[in-house]
Amino acid sequence: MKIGIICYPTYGGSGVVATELGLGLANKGHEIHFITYRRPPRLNAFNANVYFHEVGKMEYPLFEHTPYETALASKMVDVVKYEKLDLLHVHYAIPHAAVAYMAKKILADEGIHIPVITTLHGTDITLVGTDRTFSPVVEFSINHSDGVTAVSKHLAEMTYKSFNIKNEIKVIYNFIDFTRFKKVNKDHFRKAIAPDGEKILVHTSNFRKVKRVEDIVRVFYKVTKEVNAKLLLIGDGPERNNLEDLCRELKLCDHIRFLGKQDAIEELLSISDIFLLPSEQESFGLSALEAMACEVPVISSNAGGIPEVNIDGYTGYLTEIGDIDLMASRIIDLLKDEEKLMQFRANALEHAKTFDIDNILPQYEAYYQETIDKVRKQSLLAV
Ligand code: GMT
Repeated sequence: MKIGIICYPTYGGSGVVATELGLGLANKGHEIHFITYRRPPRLNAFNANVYFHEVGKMEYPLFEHTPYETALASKMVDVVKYEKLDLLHVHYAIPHAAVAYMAKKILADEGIHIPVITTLHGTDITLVGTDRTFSPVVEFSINHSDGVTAVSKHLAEMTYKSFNIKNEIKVIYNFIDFTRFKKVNKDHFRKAIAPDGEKILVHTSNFRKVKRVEDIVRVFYKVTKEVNAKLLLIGDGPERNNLEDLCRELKLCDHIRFLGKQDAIEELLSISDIFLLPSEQESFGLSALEAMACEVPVISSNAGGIPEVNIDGYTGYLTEIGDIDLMASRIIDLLKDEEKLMQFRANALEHAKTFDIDNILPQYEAYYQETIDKVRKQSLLAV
Protein backbone atom coordinates (compact mmCIF):
# COMPACT_ATOMS: atom_id res chain seq x y z
CA MET A 1 0.00 0.00 0.00
CA LYS A 2 1.00 3.65 -0.44
CA ILE A 3 0.23 5.45 2.79
CA GLY A 4 0.48 9.11 3.80
CA ILE A 5 1.25 9.65 7.49
CA ILE A 6 0.56 13.04 9.02
CA CYS A 7 1.85 13.77 12.53
CA TYR A 8 3.57 16.28 14.78
CA PRO A 9 7.34 16.17 14.45
CA THR A 10 7.80 17.23 18.08
CA TYR A 11 8.90 15.05 21.04
CA GLY A 12 5.34 13.90 21.82
CA GLY A 13 4.06 10.35 22.00
CA SER A 14 1.79 10.72 18.97
CA GLY A 15 4.70 11.69 16.70
CA VAL A 16 6.78 8.81 18.04
CA VAL A 17 4.00 6.27 17.43
CA ALA A 18 3.28 7.67 13.94
CA THR A 19 6.96 7.52 12.98
CA GLU A 20 7.54 4.02 14.38
CA LEU A 21 4.37 2.85 12.64
CA GLY A 22 5.51 4.28 9.31
CA LEU A 23 8.96 2.74 9.65
CA GLY A 24 7.50 -0.62 10.65
CA LEU A 25 5.17 -0.59 7.63
CA ALA A 26 8.02 0.47 5.33
CA ASN A 27 10.05 -2.51 6.58
CA LYS A 28 7.15 -4.72 5.54
CA GLY A 29 7.30 -3.31 1.99
CA HIS A 30 4.67 -0.56 2.11
CA GLU A 31 5.50 2.84 0.62
CA ILE A 32 5.26 5.48 3.35
CA HIS A 33 4.98 9.23 2.80
CA PHE A 34 5.40 11.40 5.91
CA ILE A 35 3.79 14.82 5.56
CA THR A 36 4.63 17.39 8.24
CA TYR A 37 6.46 20.66 8.79
CA ARG A 38 9.77 19.16 10.03
CA ARG A 39 11.44 15.78 9.92
CA PRO A 40 10.18 13.76 12.94
CA PRO A 41 13.05 12.97 15.38
CA ARG A 42 12.86 9.19 14.94
CA LEU A 43 12.94 9.48 11.15
CA ASN A 44 16.70 9.59 11.16
CA ALA A 45 18.01 6.98 8.72
CA PHE A 46 17.62 6.19 5.05
CA ASN A 47 14.89 3.73 4.16
CA ALA A 48 14.13 3.03 0.52
CA ASN A 49 10.38 2.85 1.18
CA VAL A 50 10.14 6.10 3.14
CA TYR A 51 9.52 9.58 1.72
CA PHE A 52 9.32 12.87 3.57
CA HIS A 53 7.29 15.82 2.28
CA GLU A 54 7.89 19.04 4.18
CA VAL A 55 4.93 21.39 4.45
CA GLY A 56 6.18 24.69 3.09
CA LYS A 57 6.10 28.14 4.64
CA MET A 58 5.24 31.29 2.76
CA GLU A 59 6.04 34.73 4.04
CA TYR A 60 3.56 37.44 3.26
CA PRO A 61 3.23 40.78 5.06
CA LEU A 62 -0.36 40.05 6.07
CA PHE A 63 0.53 36.77 7.85
CA GLU A 64 2.23 36.62 11.22
CA HIS A 65 2.66 32.91 10.49
CA THR A 66 1.92 30.86 7.38
CA PRO A 67 -1.63 29.46 7.77
CA TYR A 68 -0.46 25.89 8.52
CA GLU A 69 -3.78 24.16 7.97
CA THR A 70 -4.07 25.56 4.44
CA ALA A 71 -0.49 24.70 3.59
CA LEU A 72 -0.88 21.18 5.00
CA ALA A 73 -4.14 20.53 3.12
CA SER A 74 -2.51 21.69 -0.12
CA LYS A 75 0.48 19.43 0.50
CA MET A 76 -1.80 16.47 1.23
CA VAL A 77 -3.68 17.06 -2.03
CA ASP A 78 -0.41 17.28 -3.94
CA VAL A 79 1.10 14.12 -2.44
CA VAL A 80 -2.09 12.04 -2.79
CA LYS A 81 -2.40 13.06 -6.44
CA TYR A 82 1.17 12.76 -7.60
CA GLU A 83 2.35 9.87 -5.43
CA LYS A 84 -0.95 8.05 -5.99
CA LEU A 85 -1.55 7.29 -2.32
CA ASP A 86 -4.09 4.68 -1.23
CA LEU A 87 -4.82 6.17 2.18
CA LEU A 88 -4.08 9.08 4.55
CA HIS A 89 -3.48 8.24 8.20
CA VAL A 90 -3.53 11.29 10.46
CA HIS A 91 -2.21 11.19 14.03
CA TYR A 92 -3.62 13.52 16.71
CA ALA A 93 -7.00 14.94 15.75
CA ILE A 94 -6.09 18.63 16.03
CA PRO A 95 -5.76 19.98 13.38
CA HIS A 96 -4.86 16.95 11.28
CA ALA A 97 -8.31 15.31 11.06
CA ALA A 98 -10.01 18.54 10.00
CA VAL A 99 -7.27 19.29 7.48
CA ALA A 100 -7.58 15.79 6.04
CA TYR A 101 -11.34 16.36 5.62
CA MET A 102 -10.59 19.45 3.58
CA ALA A 103 -8.00 17.65 1.43
CA LYS A 104 -10.44 14.78 0.92
CA LYS A 105 -13.15 17.16 -0.31
CA ILE A 106 -10.76 18.92 -2.71
CA LEU A 107 -9.65 15.58 -4.12
CA ALA A 108 -13.25 14.31 -4.40
CA ASP A 109 -13.98 17.27 -6.67
CA GLU A 110 -11.35 15.82 -8.99
CA GLY A 111 -12.79 12.30 -8.76
CA ILE A 112 -10.16 10.99 -6.31
CA HIS A 113 -11.68 9.30 -3.24
CA ILE A 114 -8.93 9.09 -0.66
CA PRO A 115 -9.74 7.20 2.56
CA VAL A 116 -8.79 8.99 5.78
CA ILE A 117 -8.06 7.29 9.10
CA THR A 118 -7.69 9.38 12.26
CA THR A 119 -5.82 8.03 15.28
CA LEU A 120 -6.71 9.67 18.57
CA HIS A 121 -3.76 9.81 20.94
CA GLY A 122 -4.83 11.44 24.18
CA THR A 123 -4.76 15.14 24.86
CA ASP A 124 -6.40 15.76 21.46
CA ILE A 125 -9.48 14.38 23.25
CA THR A 126 -8.97 14.69 26.99
CA LEU A 127 -7.29 18.05 27.45
CA VAL A 128 -7.31 20.15 24.31
CA GLY A 129 -10.07 18.58 22.21
CA THR A 130 -12.88 19.10 24.69
CA ASP A 131 -12.09 22.79 25.07
CA ARG A 132 -14.70 24.83 23.23
CA THR A 133 -11.87 26.44 21.26
CA PHE A 134 -11.68 23.19 19.30
CA SER A 135 -14.51 20.82 20.24
CA PRO A 136 -16.99 21.36 17.35
CA VAL A 137 -14.23 20.82 14.81
CA VAL A 138 -12.87 17.77 16.63
CA GLU A 139 -16.31 16.15 16.82
CA PHE A 140 -17.07 16.89 13.16
CA SER A 141 -13.75 15.63 11.88
CA ILE A 142 -13.92 12.40 13.91
CA ASN A 143 -17.43 11.77 12.54
CA HIS A 144 -16.26 12.43 8.99
CA SER A 145 -13.14 10.27 9.07
CA ASP A 146 -13.49 6.99 7.17
CA GLY A 147 -11.85 5.16 10.06
CA VAL A 148 -11.03 6.13 13.64
CA THR A 149 -8.68 4.41 16.04
CA ALA A 150 -7.79 5.10 19.67
CA VAL A 151 -4.65 3.93 21.45
CA SER A 152 -6.50 2.49 24.47
CA LYS A 153 -9.96 1.34 25.54
CA HIS A 154 -10.06 4.19 28.02
CA LEU A 155 -9.42 6.79 25.31
CA ALA A 156 -12.16 5.30 23.10
CA GLU A 157 -14.59 5.45 26.05
CA MET A 158 -13.59 9.04 26.85
CA THR A 159 -14.18 10.03 23.22
CA TYR A 160 -17.69 8.55 23.23
CA LYS A 161 -18.38 10.28 26.56
CA SER A 162 -17.03 13.68 25.55
CA PHE A 163 -18.49 14.03 22.04
CA ASN A 164 -21.50 12.99 20.03
CA ILE A 165 -19.67 10.30 18.04
CA LYS A 166 -21.46 8.44 15.28
CA ASN A 167 -18.45 6.52 14.02
CA GLU A 168 -17.11 3.27 15.44
CA ILE A 169 -13.77 3.75 17.20
CA LYS A 170 -11.41 0.83 16.89
CA VAL A 171 -8.87 0.30 19.66
CA ILE A 172 -5.40 -0.43 18.33
CA TYR A 173 -2.88 -0.27 21.15
CA ASN A 174 0.47 1.46 20.95
CA PHE A 175 3.32 -0.92 20.34
CA ILE A 176 6.98 -1.54 20.97
CA ASP A 177 9.80 -2.61 18.70
CA PHE A 178 11.81 -5.18 20.65
CA THR A 179 14.70 -5.03 18.21
CA ARG A 180 15.38 -1.60 19.69
CA PHE A 181 13.79 -1.63 23.15
CA LYS A 182 15.50 -4.37 25.12
CA LYS A 183 17.78 -4.48 28.12
CA VAL A 184 21.37 -3.97 27.06
CA ASN A 185 24.55 -4.12 29.10
CA LYS A 186 25.50 -0.56 29.99
CA ASP A 187 27.23 -1.22 33.30
CA HIS A 188 29.71 1.60 32.69
CA PHE A 189 26.76 4.05 32.59
CA ARG A 190 25.46 2.59 35.85
CA LYS A 191 28.87 2.97 37.50
CA ALA A 192 29.10 6.58 36.34
CA ILE A 193 25.65 7.49 37.62
CA ALA A 194 25.49 5.32 40.73
CA PRO A 195 29.12 4.68 41.76
CA ASP A 196 28.18 3.40 45.22
CA GLY A 197 25.64 0.88 44.04
CA GLU A 198 22.67 3.23 44.47
CA LYS A 199 19.33 2.19 42.96
CA ILE A 200 18.31 4.17 39.87
CA LEU A 201 14.84 5.68 39.38
CA VAL A 202 13.93 7.13 36.02
CA HIS A 203 11.28 9.19 34.23
CA THR A 204 11.00 10.41 30.65
CA SER A 205 8.50 12.94 29.33
CA ASN A 206 8.04 16.37 27.84
CA PHE A 207 7.71 17.88 31.36
CA ARG A 208 4.27 19.33 30.89
CA LYS A 209 2.06 19.98 33.95
CA VAL A 210 -0.10 16.98 33.07
CA LYS A 211 2.89 14.69 33.76
CA ARG A 212 3.14 15.79 37.43
CA VAL A 213 6.95 15.47 37.42
CA GLU A 214 7.00 17.46 40.66
CA ASP A 215 5.38 14.42 42.35
CA ILE A 216 8.38 12.38 41.22
CA VAL A 217 10.82 14.72 42.96
CA ARG A 218 8.71 14.61 46.16
CA VAL A 219 8.44 10.81 45.99
CA PHE A 220 12.18 10.58 45.43
CA TYR A 221 12.79 12.80 48.48
CA LYS A 222 10.91 10.25 50.63
CA VAL A 223 12.66 7.29 48.99
CA THR A 224 16.12 8.71 49.72
CA LYS A 225 15.29 8.71 53.46
CA GLU A 226 15.31 4.89 53.33
CA VAL A 227 17.26 3.78 50.27
CA ASN A 228 20.39 5.09 48.56
CA ALA A 229 19.15 6.12 45.17
CA LYS A 230 19.63 8.38 42.15
CA LEU A 231 16.95 9.87 39.91
CA LEU A 232 17.31 10.39 36.16
CA LEU A 233 14.94 12.90 34.60
CA ILE A 234 15.02 12.54 30.82
CA GLY A 235 13.35 15.05 28.51
CA ASP A 236 12.61 18.72 28.71
CA GLY A 237 9.66 21.07 28.75
CA PRO A 238 7.80 23.87 30.47
CA GLU A 239 8.12 22.51 34.05
CA ARG A 240 11.90 22.13 33.98
CA ASN A 241 12.71 25.38 35.84
CA ASN A 242 10.17 24.67 38.60
CA LEU A 243 11.61 21.19 39.00
CA GLU A 244 15.14 22.49 39.31
CA ASP A 245 13.94 24.95 41.97
CA LEU A 246 12.28 22.11 43.87
CA CYS A 247 15.42 19.97 43.72
CA ARG A 248 17.41 22.88 45.17
CA GLU A 249 14.84 23.50 47.90
CA LEU A 250 14.85 19.82 48.92
CA LYS A 251 18.66 19.70 48.65
CA LEU A 252 18.51 16.83 46.17
CA CYS A 253 20.68 18.28 43.41
CA ASP A 254 23.51 15.79 44.01
CA HIS A 255 21.14 12.89 43.51
CA ILE A 256 19.08 14.03 40.54
CA ARG A 257 20.40 14.26 36.98
CA PHE A 258 18.50 16.28 34.38
CA LEU A 259 19.61 14.59 31.17
CA GLY A 260 17.56 16.64 28.69
CA LYS A 261 16.27 15.11 25.47
CA GLN A 262 17.97 11.80 24.73
CA ASP A 263 17.80 9.59 21.66
CA ALA A 264 19.12 6.29 23.04
CA ILE A 265 16.53 6.08 25.83
CA GLU A 266 16.74 2.28 25.88
CA GLU A 267 20.36 2.48 27.13
CA LEU A 268 19.33 4.61 30.10
CA LEU A 269 16.29 2.43 30.81
CA SER A 270 18.62 -0.59 30.79
CA ILE A 271 20.45 0.67 33.88
CA SER A 272 17.27 1.69 35.74
CA ASP A 273 15.45 -0.12 38.55
CA ILE A 274 12.11 1.68 38.58
CA PHE A 275 10.23 3.91 36.12
CA LEU A 276 7.85 6.57 37.46
CA LEU A 277 4.77 7.90 35.68
CA PRO A 278 2.50 9.86 38.07
CA SER A 279 0.51 11.60 35.28
CA GLU A 280 -2.75 13.43 35.81
CA GLN A 281 -3.93 12.13 32.43
CA GLU A 282 -2.42 9.51 30.17
CA SER A 283 -4.28 7.76 27.39
CA PHE A 284 -1.77 4.91 27.21
CA GLY A 285 1.70 5.69 28.58
CA LEU A 286 4.09 4.70 25.81
CA SER A 287 7.06 5.71 27.96
CA ALA A 288 6.00 3.13 30.57
CA LEU A 289 5.79 0.46 27.88
CA GLU A 290 9.30 1.35 26.67
CA ALA A 291 10.55 0.96 30.24
CA MET A 292 8.79 -2.39 30.67
CA ALA A 293 10.33 -3.68 27.44
CA CYS A 294 13.72 -2.91 29.04
CA GLU A 295 12.65 -4.91 32.14
CA VAL A 296 11.94 -1.92 34.35
CA PRO A 297 8.87 -2.13 36.66
CA VAL A 298 6.59 0.91 36.69
CA ILE A 299 5.19 2.90 39.61
CA SER A 300 2.41 5.02 38.17
CA SER A 301 -0.86 6.74 38.79
CA ASN A 302 -4.02 4.95 37.71
CA ALA A 303 -4.93 7.74 35.29
CA GLY A 304 -6.62 7.07 31.94
CA GLY A 305 -5.34 4.04 30.05
CA ILE A 306 -2.29 3.41 32.25
CA PRO A 307 -3.95 0.38 33.95
CA GLU A 308 -4.18 -1.26 30.50
CA VAL A 309 -0.37 -1.16 30.35
CA ASN A 310 0.90 -1.32 33.94
CA ILE A 311 -0.71 -4.15 35.91
CA ASP A 312 -1.00 -3.38 39.61
CA GLY A 313 1.02 -5.77 41.80
CA TYR A 314 2.46 -7.55 38.74
CA THR A 315 4.43 -5.25 36.41
CA GLY A 316 4.60 -2.49 39.05
CA TYR A 317 2.11 -0.62 41.18
CA LEU A 318 -0.71 1.84 40.55
CA THR A 319 -1.81 4.55 42.96
CA GLU A 320 -4.38 7.33 42.94
CA ILE A 321 -3.16 10.50 41.20
CA GLY A 322 -1.03 12.54 43.64
CA ASP A 323 -0.66 9.81 46.29
CA ILE A 324 2.99 10.59 46.93
CA ASP A 325 3.16 8.62 50.20
CA LEU A 326 1.89 5.40 48.65
CA MET A 327 4.15 5.76 45.60
CA ALA A 328 7.17 6.24 47.87
CA SER A 329 6.32 3.29 50.11
CA ARG A 330 5.72 0.99 47.12
CA ILE A 331 9.11 1.96 45.69
CA ILE A 332 10.89 1.48 49.01
CA ASP A 333 9.32 -1.99 49.46
CA LEU A 334 10.30 -3.03 45.96
CA LEU A 335 13.84 -1.71 46.18
CA LYS A 336 14.37 -3.49 49.52
CA ASP A 337 13.11 -6.83 48.17
CA GLU A 338 15.53 -7.94 45.46
CA GLU A 339 13.60 -11.16 44.73
CA LYS A 340 10.34 -9.28 44.18
CA LEU A 341 12.09 -6.65 42.06
CA MET A 342 13.50 -9.40 39.83
CA GLN A 343 10.06 -11.00 39.52
CA PHE A 344 8.46 -7.64 38.62
CA ARG A 345 11.19 -7.05 36.04
CA ALA A 346 10.37 -10.38 34.39
CA ASN A 347 6.62 -9.67 34.56
CA ALA A 348 7.12 -6.23 33.01
CA LEU A 349 8.94 -7.75 30.05
CA GLU A 350 6.37 -10.51 29.65
CA HIS A 351 3.43 -8.08 29.63
CA ALA A 352 5.24 -5.68 27.30
CA LYS A 353 5.39 -8.51 24.76
CA THR A 354 1.58 -8.23 24.37
CA PHE A 355 2.29 -4.93 22.63
CA ASP A 356 4.99 -6.28 20.29
CA ILE A 357 5.02 -4.36 16.99
CA ASP A 358 4.70 -7.72 15.23
CA ASN A 359 1.24 -8.17 16.80
CA ILE A 360 0.02 -4.60 16.30
CA LEU A 361 1.16 -3.78 12.73
CA PRO A 362 -1.08 -6.46 11.15
CA GLN A 363 -4.03 -4.85 12.95
CA TYR A 364 -3.28 -1.52 11.23
CA GLU A 365 -2.76 -3.23 7.86
CA ALA A 366 -6.10 -5.04 8.14
CA TYR A 367 -7.87 -1.82 9.18
CA TYR A 368 -6.30 0.08 6.26
CA GLN A 369 -7.52 -2.54 3.80
CA GLU A 370 -11.00 -2.60 5.34
CA THR A 371 -11.22 1.20 5.12
CA ILE A 372 -9.93 1.32 1.54
CA ASP A 373 -12.51 -1.31 0.51
CA LYS A 374 -15.30 0.58 2.31
CA VAL A 375 -14.48 3.90 0.61
CA ARG A 376 -14.12 2.23 -2.78
CA LYS A 377 -17.57 0.65 -2.38
CA GLN A 378 -19.10 3.97 -1.25
CA SER A 379 -17.67 5.84 -4.24
CA LEU A 380 -18.92 3.16 -6.67
CA LEU A 381 -22.40 3.35 -5.17
CA ALA A 382 -22.35 7.14 -5.46
CA VAL A 383 -21.73 7.03 -9.21
O1 GMT B 1 1.61 13.49 26.36
C1 GMT B 1 2.51 13.34 25.54
O2 GMT B 1 3.64 13.02 25.88
C2 GMT B 1 2.23 13.56 24.10
C3 GMT B 1 0.94 12.98 23.70
C4 GMT B 1 0.66 13.17 22.27
O3 GMT B 1 -0.49 12.98 21.94
O4 GMT B 1 1.54 13.53 21.49
O5 GMT B 1 0.93 11.62 24.10
C5 GMT B 1 -0.26 10.91 24.06
O6 GMT B 1 -0.06 9.94 23.06
C6 GMT B 1 0.87 8.90 23.37
C7 GMT B 1 1.01 8.00 22.15
O7 GMT B 1 -0.22 7.46 21.77
C8 GMT B 1 0.37 8.14 24.61
O8 GMT B 1 1.26 7.08 24.93
C9 GMT B 1 0.30 9.13 25.78
O9 GMT B 1 -0.25 8.45 26.89
C10 GMT B 1 -0.61 10.30 25.42
N1 GMT B 1 -0.49 11.33 26.47
C11 GMT B 1 -1.53 11.72 27.22
O10 GMT B 1 -2.65 11.23 27.12
C12 GMT B 1 -1.26 12.78 28.23
